[in-house]
Amino acid sequence: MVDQEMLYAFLSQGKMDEVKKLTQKALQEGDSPEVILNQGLIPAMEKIGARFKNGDIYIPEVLIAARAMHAGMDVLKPILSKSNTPMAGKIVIGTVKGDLHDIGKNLVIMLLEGGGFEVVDLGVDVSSETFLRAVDQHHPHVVAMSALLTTTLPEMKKTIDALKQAGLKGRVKTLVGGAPVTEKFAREIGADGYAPDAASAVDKVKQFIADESH
Ligand code: B12
Repeated sequence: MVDQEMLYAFLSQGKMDEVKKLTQKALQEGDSPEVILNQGLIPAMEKIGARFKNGDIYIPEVLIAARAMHAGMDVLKPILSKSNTPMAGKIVIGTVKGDLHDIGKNLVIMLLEGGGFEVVDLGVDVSSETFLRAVDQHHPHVVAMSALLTTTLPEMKKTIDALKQAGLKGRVKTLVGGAPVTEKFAREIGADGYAPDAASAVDKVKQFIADESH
């Protein structure tokens, strides 16, 4: 059985090799990758996310924990993709056109991946056309957009409008975030959701997917 406490300790200290070894050990002892993910890595990363949200830890700690989590995920990924285990859901994400800030977006991605979601990262400076193409190609549950500049905020509306026009708005939920984004702004531009930080972004996506299956 995967040692949750030890895993959390290693993860929070960013000990990549130890996390990797612990993951391999759990596999050797007969734990399924799903169990290691759902009862080991994900809860440990959720704890990190919650501590970040509470202000107990800061961005660098989240980044080193996320990197250690990736080391564990790398061990599981080849087995998981073979066994076709359904991920919790798929998210297409990018920083909008004209905007190159990606630290916040990358944190959101790490916590989403930590939450068992499959994430397609379109990078920075992503146009509404590129978002649309990605929705067509990847059929995500959620399109998530990040913006850090007040001058690039209108790009979010542009993408949402483009999704509407293409008749895709009913098929995907839209989630927006970034320092200048507010709940009110999200409502005004017709986004389905807003989250102020990476941990709440995961909660929001979970909520979207739960609503969908009802
Ligand atoms: C780092 C930084 C840069 C770096 C970016 C490096 C990188 N790889 O990202 C560099 C140096 C390149 C940069 C450039 C510029 N920057 Co700058 N930058 C910052 C800075 C200092 C920190 C941003 C950051 O990473 N914060 C940390 C992350 C973790 O926080 P966050 O992004 O807000 O993300 C959190 C939440 O917002 C949320 N979130 C983020 N994305 C998403 C997405 C979704 C879907 C959800 C749900 C949630 C979510 O979750 C995250 C984690 O909790 C800010 C100042 C500040 N204090 O915010 C200025 C700031 C954003 N920059 C600013 C400016 C003006 C610029 C430049 C125009 C400067 C210039 N004259 O060249 C250029 C623009 C370049 C461009 N085209 O994008 C201004 C913006 C002003 C405004 N309101 O428009 C700021 C506010 C600084 C200031 N006070 O003037 N910048």
